[in-house]
Amino acid sequence: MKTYEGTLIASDLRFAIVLSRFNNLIGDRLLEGALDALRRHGANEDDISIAYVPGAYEIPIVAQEMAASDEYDAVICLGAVIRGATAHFDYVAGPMASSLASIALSTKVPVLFGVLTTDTIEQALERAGTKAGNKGVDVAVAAIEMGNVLRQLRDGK
Ligand code: INI
Repeated sequence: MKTYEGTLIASDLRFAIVLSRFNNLIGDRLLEGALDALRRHGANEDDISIAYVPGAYEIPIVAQEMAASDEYDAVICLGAVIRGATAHFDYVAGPMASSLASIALSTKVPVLFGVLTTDTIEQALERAGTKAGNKGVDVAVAAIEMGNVLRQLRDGK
């Protein structure tokens, strides 16, 4: 039996982070969480790049550029789309989420979905470093695991 299982060691991986400025009170907390997790898992400062975009709707085009650049082992997307704060929640959140999945498949680089989609600001805050944890931490750890498991599969080990 062969088992492939990514380690949570980040020291040999390169990460791109795409962060939406919209709802930056929440986005900045997600970024803090993601950076803290990457560092604590051994990522090198020089191996982390951050690109800012105006809103979640713009995340895919930048995620696509970074994923296709051959410079990163994973692309971490962060932001918050809040239903109560917009009349066009579904138009922003839906296309963004499905585009991220397509980008991962077409570029073969894992694209992590760390964009909160909530009904209220309170729910978003709960997931950005308060009582429901920090989604930035979760997706950073998932990025490490994905980068490592794909490397294992590609190395055929
Ligand atoms: N962008 C977000 O990231 N979150 C939101 O909650 C949001 N709302 O509420 O509208 C939002 N809108 C901006 C959108 O992502 C684009 O930047 C804008 O439509 C320009 O294309």
